[in-house]
Amino acid sequence: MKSLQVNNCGIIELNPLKDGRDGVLAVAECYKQIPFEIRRVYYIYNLNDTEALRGMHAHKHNRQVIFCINGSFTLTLDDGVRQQEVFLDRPNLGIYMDVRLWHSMRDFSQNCILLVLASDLYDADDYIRDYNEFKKIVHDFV
Ligand code: T46
Repeated sequence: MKSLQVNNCGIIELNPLKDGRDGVLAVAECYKQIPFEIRRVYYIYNLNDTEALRGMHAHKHNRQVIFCINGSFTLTLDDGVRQQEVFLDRPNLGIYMDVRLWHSMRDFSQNCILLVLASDLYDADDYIRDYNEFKKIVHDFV
């Protein structure tokens, strides 16, 4: 994967544990591979619409790590200044998404499954869903 040129995000690579048996085991522990205490886990599956677009928001407090644990999809990251597309297709490779990071997901492969580890419980008020408001928040923060 190319290095990330966008602020407020990072690549998280879980060590794939292999032994003599079939299969690979990947572990994510808080304050080790994951830079926060995990308060919520959710996953998105049954993605059958190749035109589907999800996300399109940023968070105020909630921080997340997103994995593609099956199949592939494209994650678009936008810190308010720079944008970057990241193709995720490895179950042990995650993207850390800090606050004030606009993100969207698309181009889901068949049987794609997204797994997200989140720092906060679900709170609808934590979402910034208006792009102009997001730009203003980023601008005011600097
Ligand atoms: C994100 C990306 C990567 C809940 O009730 N609890 C939850 O924990 C979540 C995540 C969602 N919901 C409800 C809220 C909506 O009625 O599920 C519905 C779909 O949520 P949303 O439209 O936000 O889904 P996505 O795929 O656009 O975004 C989700 C997360 O919500 C978001 O935080 O960063 O995945």
